[in-house]
Amino acid sequence: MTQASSSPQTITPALREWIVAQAEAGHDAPSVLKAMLDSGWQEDVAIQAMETTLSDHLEAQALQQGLPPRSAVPEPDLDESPLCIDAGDREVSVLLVMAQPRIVVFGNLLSEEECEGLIAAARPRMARSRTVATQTGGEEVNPDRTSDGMFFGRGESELIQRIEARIARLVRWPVENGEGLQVLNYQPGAEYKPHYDYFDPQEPGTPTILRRGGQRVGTVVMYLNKPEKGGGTSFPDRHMEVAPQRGNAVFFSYERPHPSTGTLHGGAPVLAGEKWIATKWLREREFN
Ligand code: PD2
Ligand code: ZN
Repeated sequence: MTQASSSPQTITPALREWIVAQAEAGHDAPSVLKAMLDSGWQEDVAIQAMETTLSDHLEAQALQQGLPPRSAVPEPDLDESPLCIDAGDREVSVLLVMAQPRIVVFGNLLSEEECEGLIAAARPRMARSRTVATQTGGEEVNPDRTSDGMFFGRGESELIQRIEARIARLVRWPVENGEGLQVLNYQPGAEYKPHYDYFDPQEPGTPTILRRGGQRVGTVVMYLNKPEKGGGTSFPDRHMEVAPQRGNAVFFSYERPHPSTGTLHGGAPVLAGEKWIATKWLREREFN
């Protein structure tokens, strides 16, 4: 490997080729980094070169294998491993962080009064849940989802505006890219079978759905009450379940509409009591 001894050092095509060759020869990241440092590369330049080169290389391989291209995704600021995030008008706790798939569990996203307020405003408007019909791009009753639900319009009340602004700040994604908040109520026995929240590119109705804001790239499920038993949000491929504690929320993002994101998830059956959630889905672009 050639190296640049005088500063500033720049990431050259030759360096990128060398990094890819090392990775393909099976050398792990720490040993590649060490080789670069030993030959005089500055540490920050070496790390940056490895990160961008390997991520671009992985994306090129994914596209070659026929996967859909990657999009930017919402992402909370988790640099320096914060225990709390300032979401503008509220300090939100960080309870769990997973890298792949990106899942973050938040505590204290909503106050008790906000949970109550959402339920009270949603209750008179509840009807059997509908999902987007992927065949046509319209809406349909979905047998995999035995809950009742409704959508608020974006920004339709002061309470909704406040919560939407908080989520936007928390996951650093524009309010305008969010769908209206959906509230769901599950009675005992009700569940939401495992699914992906993105729209399947193979389905005939998907191009119509994508005209409004592009793909979904992130989800925030907020727990508005605490069922007596059951009703967690499960990630079956990761053997993981988030307990539905009032005011808490689970966030996850998916950078391409593909199962390789590992974001298969479901609402486990409610075994006793009832369950209320509010879901915010985030699109690539402005949703209207
Ligand atoms: O109720 C849930 O926990 C749940 C599970 C899976 C909600 C959603 N998906 C959703 O609203 O997309
Ligand atoms: Zn879902």
